Amino acid sequence: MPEPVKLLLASSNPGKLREYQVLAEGRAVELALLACFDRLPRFDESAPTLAENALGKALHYSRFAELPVIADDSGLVVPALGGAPGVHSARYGGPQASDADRIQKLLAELRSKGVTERCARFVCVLALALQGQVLAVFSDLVAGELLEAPRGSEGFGYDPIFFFPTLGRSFAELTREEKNQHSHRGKAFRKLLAFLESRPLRRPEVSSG
Ligand code: ITT
Repeated sequence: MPEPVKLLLASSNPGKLREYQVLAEGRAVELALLACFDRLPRFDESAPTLAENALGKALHYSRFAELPVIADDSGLVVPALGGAPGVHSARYGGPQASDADRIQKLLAELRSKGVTERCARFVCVLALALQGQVLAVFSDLVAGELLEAPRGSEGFGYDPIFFFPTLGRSFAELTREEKNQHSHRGKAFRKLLAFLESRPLRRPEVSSG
């Protein structure tokens, strides 16, 4: 039986951490939160794309750790709002806004613009870095529809208004296992697992030339 790969998660979001812990259960990885995450210099997630933020975040925090670090940038994309809140999903409604405030702001925006097309998707870009070098990047998405009012109390973020037609429930009405099976984050993480299973992780080689 090969040794599990130890990975450190760089995230301040407890909802994400809980999902990753369930995703890692019984797999060939051991996942822990990056030690002292809250006391490390913060990475400024102000790039215009999820990919740049995920890469930057993993790279930045990997400089403070021996072990490989994973970080994701994710968000809710609403085509009828030109892709908003998208890369701004965490800051939508201002820095002090709660998940409930952000949901109310989004619903108000849909109403005020008379939006009838309620398709939306969650997107996740997940990056793996080791000691200042990016080793791999994975992304995936899940498509759904925006509800007119929140439903359910599981999950986090925009889950209560994200209706998943395949199961006929909102993401906040799914168990963690059900959400992980279908979610943008679950699918991206399984790509990472396949990558880790296909090759041993090596420390970055330092070129002297
Ligand atoms: P870290 O950067 O510290 O990991 P964060 O909450 O700031 O935590 P992001 O920058 O990736 O995370 O922002 C993603 C936001 O998008 C998140 O705060 C939610 O509002 C939303 N989001 C992402 N994935 C989601 C999911 O699975 N369910 C509901 N909302 C989600």
